[in-house]
Amino acid sequence: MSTAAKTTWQNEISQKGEFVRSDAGWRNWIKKDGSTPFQPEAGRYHLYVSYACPWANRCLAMRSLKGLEDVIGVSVVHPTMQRTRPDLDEHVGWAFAKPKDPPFTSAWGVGSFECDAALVPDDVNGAKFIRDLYEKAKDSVGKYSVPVLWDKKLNTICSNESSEIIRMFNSEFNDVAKHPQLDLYPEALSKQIDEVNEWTYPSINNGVYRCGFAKSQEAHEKASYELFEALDRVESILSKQRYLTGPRFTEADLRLFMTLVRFDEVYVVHFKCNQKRIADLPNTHGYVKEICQMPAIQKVINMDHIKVHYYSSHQSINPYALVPVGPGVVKELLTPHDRHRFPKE
Ligand SMILES: N[C@@H](CCC(=O)N[C@@H](CS)C(=O)NCC(=O)O)C(=O)O
Repeated sequence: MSTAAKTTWQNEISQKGEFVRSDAGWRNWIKKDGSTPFQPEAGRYHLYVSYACPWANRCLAMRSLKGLEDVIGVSVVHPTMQRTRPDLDEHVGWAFAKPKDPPFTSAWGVGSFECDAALVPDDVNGAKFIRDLYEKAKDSVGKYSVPVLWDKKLNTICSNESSEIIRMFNSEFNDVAKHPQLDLYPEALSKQIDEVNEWTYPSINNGVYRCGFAKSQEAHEKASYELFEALDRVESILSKQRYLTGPRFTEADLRLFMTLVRFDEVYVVHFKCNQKRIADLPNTHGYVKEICQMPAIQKVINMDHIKVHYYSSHQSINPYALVPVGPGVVKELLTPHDRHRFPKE
């Protein structure tokens, strides 16, 4: 096995010190029309996630919204990344809890929602690390990222690209979903949703990482200005309508929400995104509260995992893994909001 440096967030850096996220390597499509080898069968796929990761979290949320819990199994890693092959190389990545690990509770006191939270070991492949899955699938790209959607029938990775996994969950499993009528990517809005995603992804979803993982002042500032300009744009849109594309909650909102809900608790400090807080943007703040209070979403948000992951896994940014005490946004996010002032479809 090669001992060459593996791709991780630490080395996805351009010459100018910018964080450049590499493309996901596994991009198969599950299709109910039979046009691919991946059929949407109940019990065939298993989703590997971290509650902390916004990309994995959007998949968990879509699974929950569509009522696919009995159809697609889930395993949950420990929030703190660990050395995966201490005898072989320096790689640090996602690990499953070991039997002797203390139970992961709200020991950090940041509180959580009524979340399904747990550390769920891998009873499908018996993996100890997410890396094990990629090696089993003979991956040659080597960024051992979550989410991973595993196909138990073909015994390999189906997809590790969250934006595509949520599309598949939204439309391809309707024969076995509890909520087949729910459509977060309706045909009539698809162009608008794509247009929103086109700027929210680079400037906000990935923008916070571009701020936090930058290795030059110039790269950090560029990302930070772009991020806050985009957040002002969000605030302006949400001052006129309920959701990003109008009166209907869509995929574009789900994707943006996953970054916004982490923002004040983590990104402001850890990723130095401190020009404003979400709490300073009244419409955006109300919007985050509203989405947080949707039961199917609330149960997949675990602020303990979120907070502990970021502060304990990025050694070069926070070498002593100190977890700041404040601000503790969970209680606040469950207080009333005023989004009812805009119509909802
Ligand atoms: N394009 C992927 C990105 C996933 C991704 O980068 N996940 C991060 C966690 S937030 C990861 O697993 N990183 C592992 C590493 O950097 O080693 C998606 O959206 O699914």
